[in-house]
Amino acid sequence: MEWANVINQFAIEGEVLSAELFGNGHIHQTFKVSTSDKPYLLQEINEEVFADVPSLMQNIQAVSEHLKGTKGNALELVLTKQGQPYYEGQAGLWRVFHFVGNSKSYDQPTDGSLAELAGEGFGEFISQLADLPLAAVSETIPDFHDICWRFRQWDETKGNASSQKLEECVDEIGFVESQRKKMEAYFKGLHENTLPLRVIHNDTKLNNILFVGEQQMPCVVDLDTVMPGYVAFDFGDAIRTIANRAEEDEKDLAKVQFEKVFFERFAKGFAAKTISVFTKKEVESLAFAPAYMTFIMGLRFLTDYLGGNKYYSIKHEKHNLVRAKCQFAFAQVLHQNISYITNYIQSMYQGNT
Ligand code: GN1
Ligand code: MG
Repeated sequence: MEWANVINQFAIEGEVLSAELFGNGHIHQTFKVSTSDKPYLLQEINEEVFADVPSLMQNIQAVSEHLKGTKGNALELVLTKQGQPYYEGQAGLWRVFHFVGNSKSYDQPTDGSLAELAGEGFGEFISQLADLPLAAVSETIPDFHDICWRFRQWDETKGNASSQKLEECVDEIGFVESQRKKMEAYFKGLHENTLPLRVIHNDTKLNNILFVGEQQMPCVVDLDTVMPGYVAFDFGDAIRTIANRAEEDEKDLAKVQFEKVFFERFAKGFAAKTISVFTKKEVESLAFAPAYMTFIMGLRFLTDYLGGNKYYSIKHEKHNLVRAKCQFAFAQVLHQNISYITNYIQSMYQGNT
């Protein structure tokens, strides 16, 4: 077992006792390692996704350093015995974090107050990083939420897909094509509207927050994708998981419904922490973002399905297709609610100039 050798390369305390697979992430293999002293989180870094691991780890260190001492920052990297942020094992690259004890994560909110805390957590994350220079973080996955790039990937993958798969996905392919113009126009608008690029999280699904202690204090984790981006991406991606009554991979699409209370509470918490930071144009850019981010995730899942499931980890062969269908269904629900979403956001940012 490689993990047993790997964990001992890090400056950990205590005797290693056991390890178990941990969490619901789609990218890295994560283990919770127990020692006679305290638990740790060990991750095998996915090098297919993150080609430049030194820059990835530098980003995480720069952001953690900047957030040091602020409430809601509990992520602490454990260096190797040689003082390096990651270890090169026989077959892969590994890193270790201190395990955040007495904490919980959720794929969906249990109630409105959890949604509001999540909004405060992600909102505060952006506002605390507002004075970190963009140059402090590298773009480890270029064009991550650029729909024009995602469509180029899509066109190429679709061009190489088997006729059987194309036939199977005919409805979803039709939906993707019907959205292309609108989605590209939104993304281009973000550029053309001279919105500021900020250091954002870029992967704000609810389970990337740990709720710590009795107070459920939100602590934003999974800093892999912290890169320059538009704040609308973080708002939209959070709504994607927080305001959908169904899970990300729900097969029964009748369960895909907009949970307005969770949307409102998230938006309230997020606005409270960002109202003094965002420009008026940034506030205006938020309303379409939930539909945009939900669509882009559906597109990435479907592209991965057509291309042979190489990117996301899956639990069964059709997992990415199931995820894509669910995301497309929710993107449609969000479109139907766009006026309400727009008005609610405006009301939360009233007074913002
Ligand atoms: C991946 O690592 P994880 O599971 O938090 C993905 C996100 C997607 C998400 C979909 C680096 O996030 O972009 O939104 O799955 N991360 C990367 O659930 O691609
Ligand atoms: Mg994660």
